[in-house]
Amino acid sequence: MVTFIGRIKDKLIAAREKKARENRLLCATPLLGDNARNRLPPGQRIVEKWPVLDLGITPKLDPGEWRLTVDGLVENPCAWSWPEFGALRQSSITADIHCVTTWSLYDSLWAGVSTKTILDLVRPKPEARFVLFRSYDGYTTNVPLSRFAEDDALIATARNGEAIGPEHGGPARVVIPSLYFWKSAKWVRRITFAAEDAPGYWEVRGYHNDADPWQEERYG
Ligand SMILES: Nc1nc2c(c(=O)[nH]1)N[C@H]1C(S)=C(S)[C@@H](COP(=O)(O)O)O[C@H]1N2
Ligand SMILES: [Mo]
Repeated sequence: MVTFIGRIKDKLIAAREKKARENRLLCATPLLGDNARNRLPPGQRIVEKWPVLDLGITPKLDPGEWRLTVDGLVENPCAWSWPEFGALRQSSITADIHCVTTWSLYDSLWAGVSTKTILDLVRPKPEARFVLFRSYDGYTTNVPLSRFAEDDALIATARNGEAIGPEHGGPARVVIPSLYFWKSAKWVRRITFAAEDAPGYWEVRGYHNDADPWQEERYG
């Protein structure tokens, strides 16, 4: 009887150890906790401070002259001044940043105007399938309309309760959390809806057109 129970226990322990071994093989980043592992895309590392990355030009934007224009294949093209933009319905979301240069920053609370709100106002035509962002520093980047329309995408004016500073693309920048951060245009000036895709600044210089961090769509 004792040896019978003993053998069952041995079997149970062996089965558990096998399961643990298999689980270990499934983990790309075994040193992180479960939560961190599921949040961190492959090849990324966590940073605590928010780095600044751009072309080296920080446009000086006078609030009186700032405009955000939405045009192209839309029923109702719009151009908002700063007070008009502030009067649009405001939303906030919490999201992680993943930069192609391998840093990830967790938990930014972004506030601004949801892309859903913009879509409701401008009403893209059925032929519209792509979105091109143009910025005040000359930068451009492109996304499919489906990415632009994601629930957590927004034109952000504040992060963690503070206005976004000029170095990070203030007064208003794009934030599309599901894509590498180069798709999130700082100092956004114009949003154009189109039937055809038009690769942007980094996309024509070897960056991947799609930029999904979970698929490691970094270059090429
Ligand atoms: N207008 C503009 N937007 C831009 C860039 C830029 O050079 N100009 N750089 C992109 C890149 S490569 C990254 S990684 C992020 C960096 O944003 P951050 O400086 O706020 O961290 O902005 C993106 N948006
Ligand atoms: Mo970047």
